[in-house]
Amino acid sequence: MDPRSLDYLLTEEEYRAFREDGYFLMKDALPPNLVQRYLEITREVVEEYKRVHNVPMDRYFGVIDFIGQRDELLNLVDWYRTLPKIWGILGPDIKLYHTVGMQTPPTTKYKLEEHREWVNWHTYTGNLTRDIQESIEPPRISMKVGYVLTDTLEPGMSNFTCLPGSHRSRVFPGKDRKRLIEDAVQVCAPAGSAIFFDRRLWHTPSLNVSDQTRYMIFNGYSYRWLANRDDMTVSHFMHRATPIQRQLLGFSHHGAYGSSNSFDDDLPLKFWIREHAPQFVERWPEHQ
Ligand SMILES: O=C(O)CCC(=O)C(=O)O
Repeated sequence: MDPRSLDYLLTEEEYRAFREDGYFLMKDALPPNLVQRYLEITREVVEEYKRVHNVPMDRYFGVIDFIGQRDELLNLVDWYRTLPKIWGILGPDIKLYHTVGMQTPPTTKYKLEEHREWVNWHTYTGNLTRDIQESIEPPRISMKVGYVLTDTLEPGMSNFTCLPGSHRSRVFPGKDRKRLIEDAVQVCAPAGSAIFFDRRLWHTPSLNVSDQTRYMIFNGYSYRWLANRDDMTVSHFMHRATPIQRQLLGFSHHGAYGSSNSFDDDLPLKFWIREHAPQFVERWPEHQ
């Protein structure tokens, strides 16, 4: 693990915002050279996919199972500025379970007031909320980090759009999931920012009426026992991944049995945290 990650540990303020609002914004999560490179990769991969699958070029589109698409994306799996926020919230027994490279071209076809055409309020991996009814609040279980690769400095640039605090609600707190309701926040963020959000947060795609295409990469992390949300095609990374990267890519020395256990040899991240950031350890109970 890059030792510089110790300079980016989850702060109390970030943790408070995450618990209360369901998200927080971190500026300068990626340096400009990486923003540029990841933007180029996202454009290449999405446009290639659109060509091959006859998806209209002007359509808002995300390629899932994105992380294995280019060698340089391995770096993002345990990126030193963002991973400490993820394990700071979820703990050490985690993996990457879903990745998306997203392109949102400007639109002249849709108008801001025609909400039904483009608003789709949703939570993430919503079946967890549907199927686990025993708790009053839906369980968190996973979270996402969205890397902002193009400026979204004013509303209307396809900013990440959410309802702060809505993550505690099983049902959509507004009346209509196809309307951009008044409380919606369009998060304004410069390129290079990362938006960390709870999977339960109600959020929606939003319209790009600017003159530049918006790019984002979304990486979802979950507990290791959750089924992946996409194919996670990463076997070609394993020979050069570090032990912590291998953990995060879902590798276990114990096959499928490992994911619902916490064998020490599967959890190098846990031992790294114990050694370097022991103040976090008591947040996560040992297996009973
Ligand atoms: O592209 C966006 O801003 C929305 C992304 C989204 O809906 C998601 O990650 O689930």
